[in-house]
Amino acid sequence: MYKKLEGMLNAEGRRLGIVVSRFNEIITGKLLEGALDCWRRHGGKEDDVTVVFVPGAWEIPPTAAKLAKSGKVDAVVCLGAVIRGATPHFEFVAAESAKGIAQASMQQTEVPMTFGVLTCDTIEQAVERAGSKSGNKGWDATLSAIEMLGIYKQL
Ligand code: INI
Repeated sequence: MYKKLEGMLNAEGRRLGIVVSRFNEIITGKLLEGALDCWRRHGGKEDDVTVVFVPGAWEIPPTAAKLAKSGKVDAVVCLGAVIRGATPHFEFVAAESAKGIAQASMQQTEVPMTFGVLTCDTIEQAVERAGSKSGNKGWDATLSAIEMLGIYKQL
């Protein structure tokens, strides 16, 4: 019989860090609301949440790495919204933000880090993922962080 490790969905007594970008705030504000709602509904206290606001998705990875390193939080949720514009700028910001968050999470292996950065072709797609038709990706990223907290504790 194998030894099974899995995370429970219980945030009681845990400290959460959220890094959220201000760019496309109409969307990222909704992702943040979803994240806080998920945290509370899984037994987490809002007093145990630190929210760091950064200018854009580009600034999320180094900030998430620093926050994870600080010893002040048990998990980090990264929230942002990169929406395609008329130039290739979107491609660079989206790719580097995702790559940077992946790198940060692999370097700071004591602290689980989850990815709630939308990369969308249109504002409508972003709205759908920030509390309407397709749920709220801030909520989902926070649920994953809670689950990972339980797993990391056992590893
Ligand atoms: N930042 C975002 O978070 N979303 C975007 O859609 C976006 N676009 O498309 O430009 C964006 N750019 C800003 C970038 O993240 C940095 O804040 C900026 O380049 C300063 O370093």
